[in-house]
Amino acid sequence: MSETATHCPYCALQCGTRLSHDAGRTAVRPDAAFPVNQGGLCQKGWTAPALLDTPGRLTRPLVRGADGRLAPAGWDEALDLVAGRLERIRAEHGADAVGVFGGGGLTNEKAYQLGKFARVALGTSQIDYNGRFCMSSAAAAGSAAFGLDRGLPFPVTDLAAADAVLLAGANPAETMPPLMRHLAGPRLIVIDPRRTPTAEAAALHLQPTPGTDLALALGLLHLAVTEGRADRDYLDKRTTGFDAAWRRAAAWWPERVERVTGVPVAEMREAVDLLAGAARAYVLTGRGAEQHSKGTDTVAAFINLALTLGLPGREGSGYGCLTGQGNGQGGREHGQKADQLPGYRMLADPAARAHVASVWGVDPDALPGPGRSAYELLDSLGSGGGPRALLVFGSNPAVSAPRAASIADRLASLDLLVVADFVPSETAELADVVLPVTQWAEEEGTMTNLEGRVLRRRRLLPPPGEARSDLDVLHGIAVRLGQDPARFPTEPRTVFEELRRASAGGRADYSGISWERLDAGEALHWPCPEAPAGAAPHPGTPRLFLDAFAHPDGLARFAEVEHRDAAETPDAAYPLYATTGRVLAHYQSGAQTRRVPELAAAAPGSFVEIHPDTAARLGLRDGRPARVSSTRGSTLATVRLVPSLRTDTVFLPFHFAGAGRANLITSAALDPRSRMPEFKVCAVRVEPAEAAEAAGARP
Ligand SMILES: Nc1nc2c(c(=O)[nH]1)N[C@H]1C(S)=C(S)[C@@H](COP(=O)(O)OP(=O)(O)OC[C@H]3O[C@@H](n4cnc5c(=O)[nH]c(N)nc54)[C@H](O)[C@@H]3O)O[C@H]1N2
Ligand SMILES: Nc1nc2c(c(=O)[nH]1)N[C@H]1C(S)=C(S)[C@@H](COP(=O)(O)OP(=O)(O)OC[C@H]3O[C@@H](n4cnc5c(=O)[nH]c(N)nc54)[C@H](O)[C@@H]3O)O[C@H]1N2
Ligand code: SF4
Ligand SMILES: [Mo]
Repeated sequence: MSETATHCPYCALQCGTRLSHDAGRTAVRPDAAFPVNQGGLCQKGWTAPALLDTPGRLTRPLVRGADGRLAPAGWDEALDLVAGRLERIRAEHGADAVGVFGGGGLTNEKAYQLGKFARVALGTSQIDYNGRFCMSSAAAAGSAAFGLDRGLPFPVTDLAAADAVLLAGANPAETMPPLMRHLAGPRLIVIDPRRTPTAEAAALHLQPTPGTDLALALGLLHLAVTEGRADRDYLDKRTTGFDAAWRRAAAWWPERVERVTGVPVAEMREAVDLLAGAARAYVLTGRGAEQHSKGTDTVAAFINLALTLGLPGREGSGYGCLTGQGNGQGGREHGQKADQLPGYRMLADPAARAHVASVWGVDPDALPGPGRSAYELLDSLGSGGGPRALLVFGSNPAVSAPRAASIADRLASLDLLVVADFVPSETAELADVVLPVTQWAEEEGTMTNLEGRVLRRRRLLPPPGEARSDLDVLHGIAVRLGQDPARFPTEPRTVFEELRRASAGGRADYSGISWERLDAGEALHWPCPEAPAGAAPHPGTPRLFLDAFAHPDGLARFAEVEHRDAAETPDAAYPLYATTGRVLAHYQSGAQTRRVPELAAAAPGSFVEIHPDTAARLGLRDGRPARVSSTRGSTLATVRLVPSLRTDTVFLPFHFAGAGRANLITSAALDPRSRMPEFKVCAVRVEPAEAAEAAGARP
């Protein structure tokens, strides 16, 4: 039997696991020594090996033939075809006619190489990734407030010693179950329109109307100040901009906030008492507060609250955002985002361009500028007037993008769609060329978890069939486009060495992190700069901001924010709020977890949670099919009666494909700063659906 220490392939908690292979069977068990999960795993983690040899696993390249079907092809044939068509499209329409779409599940090395591939081998500005749908609002607000964006600027294990934790729009009991171990001690305050398993575990549950968190955060700040809870000494010494922020919050007296949010004044008071009365406290945000057309301002309002109470940058207290995807943290640092270069540098900054260009061996002036954000890129494809070819690595936007029907049309209108994946996702099914790649247990690399700790992914198994790593695929295309083979290495470790140099001196500095140190079990959180010759290695930075924030003056900045409505609110035709999110058994677009029998059995199809009174009024019955419609279209889901839900709100998970896609109804209104789509609120109508119609809703 062989065994290796690695990490779960799914979420940003990156639970430590031991993976073994014996007599043809691969099994996983939790690594009790890893502090983040402390011996815990969720259902998805336990069943992850099932996807390694799933019946639908892609093991050969597929090319769409003259008959319109995808058929197996050799690697040379597939890569020659891709490179040839890319050359032609570039020659006819320019470099920006080719786009790249990445993912927060890619290892650091893949994310780094993808950004370099786009800027150097393709010369295109048109690259972005699914983290735009995930982390972007918290990243924008965190960077503005603290001068640096690291999801949690402290180790998750610190949470256990807190007296109170406020969770705004996060449901870790289903999205990161082992995290709940660290939340067992503190008193929890949960803000969520639904009474989730996390809310059940809380001392206090505030249940606002979807899309009103900004008003609620302003109201909590108002109460903190008027009740004399502001930490004046901290405000003076460590922050700037309080007065302007307070002028806005002063107008959000509690009764006004109650009218807008539906949260009773008494509950707001209790929340402030709990949080301000705690010697050690944290404010954490999740996608519920962030995925809005005002997500950045909403996170900023929660940061304002945390600053007023003197939490960030104090040992045992703080603000953090719960990063979502496996490498959601590292994925936003190495340059697959439209406006960024490795080391969390900005593409528009001449010094950053010069540094990275020197590592890449290219002329800084040859690097393209910032491109379109994820939704804008997808919406511009083909018939949208933007790129005519797209390469997708690590995302399934046909299911997960807002206004998914229209995005699927855009994907179908491309001259060339290339998808690298290990399963035939709904996006791969639309592709002209599908390239089969390795997954977690078959590859080496590094990932950065939600606390900024760099981890090693280790290989136990050989790739199945002809599957190759993403790094191999990028190498194969780059060389065919005339690049020097040495510029696109295929060994993850070689890429990591280059990434270290490219990140040196940047905000996310990895230059002092080596595979040896990681393999020796050191807990290394970035920034971790390379130590001068002869000096002891840098220990990494588990806790940021204890002495100063990352702005030049060392002060945190309050944001002057004002509440505004969601882009769409209910009216006579669409009288209910709809919100979307996750269930325990499935991961994201479900491309992976819908193929795992135990997970598919636990959550077989789409459903819509609705209050029994609302359902009765609409003639909807538990377990029966319903059609949920917005101005963008309809989705089919099974009715689930939930007495604890608000009567004006319904909830749908977004993990299902076809006619059951929640994203057939979601709004593509974007946050003006982060360009995050408003996944968490739109206006809908719900009605009983014909049984025949519902048959098409099954994944
Ligand atoms: N099981 C599972 N776990 C996952 C994932 C998965 O797909 N499945 N994905 C991973 C990823 S990428 C991410 S980003 C994280 C996400 O982790 P979470 O942020 O915990 O997940 P969500 O379910 O998207 O949203 C959290 C909660 O926000 C609530 N909500 C909806 N609208 C609002 C609102 O207007 N205000 C407030 N305050 N709350 C609202 C929803 O009811 C939901 O319970 O999970 C990670 N872990
Ligand atoms: N309505 C609604 N929509 C949402 C959300 C919501 O809350 N509500 N949440 C949004 C959020 S937070 C996120 S993060 C997105 C996620 O949505 P997607 O970007 O669609 O994420 P996944 O379903 O994880 O898709 C990843 C795909 O890449 C493949 N893959 C995994 N690892 C690798 C790899 O290393 N290499 C390659 N080549 N392929 C790989 C998987 O098999 C899968 O097909 O969805 C967003 N969409
Ligand atoms: S919590 Fe996340 S990392 Fe841990 S086992 Fe579940 S999916 Fe995997
Ligand atoms: Mo996410």
